[in-house]
Amino acid sequence: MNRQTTASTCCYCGVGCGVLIEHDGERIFGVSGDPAHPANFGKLCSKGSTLHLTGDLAARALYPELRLGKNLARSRTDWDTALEHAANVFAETIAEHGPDSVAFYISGQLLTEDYYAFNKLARALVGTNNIDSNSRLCMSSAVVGYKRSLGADAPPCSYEDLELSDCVMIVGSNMAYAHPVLFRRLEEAKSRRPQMKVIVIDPRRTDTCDLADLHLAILPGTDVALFHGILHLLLWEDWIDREFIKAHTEGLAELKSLVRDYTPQMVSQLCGISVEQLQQCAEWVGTSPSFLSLWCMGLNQSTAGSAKNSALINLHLATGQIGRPGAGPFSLTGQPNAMGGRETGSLSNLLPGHRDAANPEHRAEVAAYWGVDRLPENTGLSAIELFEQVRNGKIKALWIACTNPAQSMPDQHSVRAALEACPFVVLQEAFRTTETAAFADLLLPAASWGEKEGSVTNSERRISHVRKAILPPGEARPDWAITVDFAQRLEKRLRPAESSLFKFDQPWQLFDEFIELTRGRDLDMSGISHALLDQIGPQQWPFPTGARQGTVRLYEDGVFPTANGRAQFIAEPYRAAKEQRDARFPLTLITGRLRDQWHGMSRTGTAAQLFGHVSEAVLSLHPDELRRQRLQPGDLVNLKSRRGAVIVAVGSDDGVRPGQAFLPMHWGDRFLKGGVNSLTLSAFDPLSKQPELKHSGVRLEPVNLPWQLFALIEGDVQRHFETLRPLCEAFSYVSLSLVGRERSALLIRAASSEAPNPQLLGAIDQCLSLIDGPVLAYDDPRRAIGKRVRIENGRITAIRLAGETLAQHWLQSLWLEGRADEQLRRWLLAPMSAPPGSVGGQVAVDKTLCNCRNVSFNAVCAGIRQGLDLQGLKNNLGCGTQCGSCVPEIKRLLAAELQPVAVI
Ligand SMILES: Nc1nc2c(c(=O)[nH]1)N[C@H]1C(S)=C(S)[C@@H](COP(=O)(O)OP(=O)(O)OC[C@H]3O[C@@H](n4cnc5c(=O)[nH]c(N)nc54)[C@H](O)[C@@H]3O)O[C@H]1N2
Ligand SMILES: Nc1nc2c(c(=O)[nH]1)N[C@H]1C(S)=C(S)[C@@H](COP(=O)(O)OP(=O)(O)OC[C@H]3O[C@@H](n4cnc5c(=O)[nH]c(N)nc54)[C@H](O)[C@@H]3O)O[C@H]1N2
Ligand code: SF4
Ligand SMILES: [Mo]
Repeated sequence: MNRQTTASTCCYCGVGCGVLIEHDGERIFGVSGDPAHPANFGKLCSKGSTLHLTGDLAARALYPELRLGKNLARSRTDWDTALEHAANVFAETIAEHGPDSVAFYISGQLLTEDYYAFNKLARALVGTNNIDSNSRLCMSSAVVGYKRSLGADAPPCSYEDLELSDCVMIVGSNMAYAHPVLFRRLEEAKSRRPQMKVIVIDPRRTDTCDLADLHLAILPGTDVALFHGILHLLLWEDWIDREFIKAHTEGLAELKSLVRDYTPQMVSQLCGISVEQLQQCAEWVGTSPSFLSLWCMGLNQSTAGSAKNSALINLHLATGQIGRPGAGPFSLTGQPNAMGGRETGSLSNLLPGHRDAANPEHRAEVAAYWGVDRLPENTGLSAIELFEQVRNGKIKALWIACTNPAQSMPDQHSVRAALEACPFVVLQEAFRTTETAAFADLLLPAASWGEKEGSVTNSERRISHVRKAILPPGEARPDWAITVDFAQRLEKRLRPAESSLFKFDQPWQLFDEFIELTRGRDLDMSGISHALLDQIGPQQWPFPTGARQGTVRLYEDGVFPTANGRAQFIAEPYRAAKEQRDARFPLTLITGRLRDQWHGMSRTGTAAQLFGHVSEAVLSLHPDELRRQRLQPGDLVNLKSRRGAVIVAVGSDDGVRPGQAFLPMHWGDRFLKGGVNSLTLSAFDPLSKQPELKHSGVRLEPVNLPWQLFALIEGDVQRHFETLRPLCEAFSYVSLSLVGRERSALLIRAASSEAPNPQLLGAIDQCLSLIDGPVLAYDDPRRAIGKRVRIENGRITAIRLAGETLAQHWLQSLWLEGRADEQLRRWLLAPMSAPPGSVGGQVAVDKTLCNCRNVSFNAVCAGIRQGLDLQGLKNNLGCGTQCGSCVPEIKRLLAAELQPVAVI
């Protein structure tokens, strides 16, 4: 075996860590952090370090699949047939209904080269601006904030600023989960310089708060009021930089008269914090030698997202805290290449090289470079609008790549109706298991992490060369190659007489063509090439021709890329979130991320290990809220919003304030029937058009679902998932997950108001291999109760409890321990349903706290009870010694000296 190592990047978050992929050209065996990569210097988080365990081949799309009618199933086809068919449909649709009758919905997880190909295809060849990306759900408020306040969509800071800052404000970001390696860097900096102040602004007390000197648990959506309140105090106390304001900004007068009204009393009331907290925050912002802010979806995903971004940047302009080491407004990008998407102009309103589609000069420049007469003038559709137009029939052919809108877009009812109604849906996907795949007329298998080459830009403007380690499986192809192949076929139909716009055989050719469009612009990367990155490593733009190194910090000279070189104060009043708590919907639902899962879980959801930390969908509520609602952890509720309802189990979390509820964004319809986004709303910010995924009005209704099902089957989890999930559709509550580590199993919990028909249960048993063979069964048809367990070689391999599931956690532990003893046999053959030795109560299942070293929650709690401190726990148990992702939680347990209440 020819073992090799290829340096590439992690395909998850915008930190953009370098990884070393260990492989033999065909299979990937391991990953480690690349010590030479300046984003992570060798570190990886729990997601990055388990990359090689994810992406089960059984879940991958391996060959093109086509269906020729909505009621038909897709069948395997070849690339030629697939792309000829697509080119015909697109050409006919464009001929009949015009270029704006087709649309492209793409992704911040594509590489820059993929983006560029798509953008040229849509604007130059098809002649439509209907090309938008999931960055609309993610970064578009930050784009607006930077552009209107500073003149260009350019995060001015570098990661090293986290280490250099005296005051770091983390707002609307759970960095400990979502940007862990960067958080590690901040933790280390703070431990070296404890006088560094860390402020966290988040309605919830997250693991990120572990590092905070001050946590402001503001009420959801009130950030603008808070920032104006801080500015009010900065002005009052004269904690501002008059020279900077005079020399480099404009618009303070108007803002001053606006924030005059944001008195500490009013702001403390609006935000639900104390005046003292507000004052402390303003003092640190105003008097620290350097002030850095870091933010993410808590600001962007809001109907006031643009206002939140600009109101935060106002604070930096007022204090002159920008363009200096340790200072500046630093937007953390979510996806690995959201930045590349912004650079290549892959939102409907943008064009390559930080240009605007609405600007005639910009259009003319790009058209001339591409050698086409003109670029389209019609305003392109943003994600929410785009799916609306699909639903009402205006868009007749939709091309989706590298995103899963049937999981991640808000108001799923409308999105799924749109996908259903669309005459032709193409999906370019690496995994065939996603919610959106069910709607695809044409599924095109895409190469994924480790299998494709190109470039990405991380949060600090740093471009890395993404290298390929192995060949894609089956017939999967890299995204740029699929797009270019399709474009070449389409141009034969749309402009047969002209020379090709798509003469690309290699990703570097796309890169080289693209970077010319950045020449002379704020993001000038004309001096970079794939080859140069290989020589000198990842580089930060701007990097113009002739440069020898990238640019660490922007605006050091105080000159901004606005018409007059001055940064703009933006005066916009606070506006509340769209859905306020009211009598009908008394709770605000916040959605966000878990530590070990990625979005719709097409990749992370294939590795049982990544379910160890949080195993299933649980709605977190404050203990008082649970009491008020007369609920116990583990109870099922019907969670309702104005758009939909989902039945889900509740859990207790005193990090969530009463009046609020938290549900992770990851659970789509595959894992939790209905999926989280059937609840969320599509209302969006007027400028950025980014939807308010963070705040929806909800209520809890009791459910009466006495008939319950619990099933577990080990082995080929993907196959079991595929056969069993559709059968579960009959139940009101369905939650799936994976369990285990070395051996993994699919786990199903379901419930309904009455017992299903025996055929359905029979079909489920069939899939669980519980019909014949070494199966122990006890059935009580009168009580509609039944239990079945398959025992092979002395080990449990499948379980099904129906009717009552009191023994589910006990059985799950037996499976995990590989035990199938006499006690189990006796219990199985007796009419009782509760586990032996219990008085009807449930045996709790432990969770994994440290994924790298497989250390459980209970083990850590036991260690704490023995008096171990963090170092002691690390030495004795090994937890937190590798990637460090669990350290904030361990510290929190230590701080709380939490009683070891096991988590169900
Ligand atoms: N583990 C993991 N990491 C990821 C991802 C993932 O799926 N999993 N996805 C990546 C992507 S694409 C993104 S965009 C980032 C997202 O990264 P983050 O934005 O950090 O993650 P979220 O959990 O979505 O939201 C952050 C916090 O915003 C808070 N919040 C909600 N409403 C408000 C509000 O009104 N004001 C304030 N100040 N805060 C509020 C929430 O309580 C939450 O803790 O993560 C990236 N990293
Ligand atoms: N309620 C709620 N909803 C949210 C959010 C929230 O906070 N709350 N956050 C929003 C945000 S910030 C984001 S970024 C979105 C993310 O939402 P999505 O974009 O839907 O997230 P993913 O599941 O990462 O989708 C990427 C898809 O690309 C596939 N894929 C992976 N690699 C490749 C490849 O190389 N090529 C191709 N063609 N496909 C590939 C994966 O299998 C996956 O299905 O979700 C948004 N939705
Ligand atoms: S922080 Fe984690 S998920 Fe993000 S790029 Fe680094 S290893 Fe990947
Ligand atoms: Mo995102």
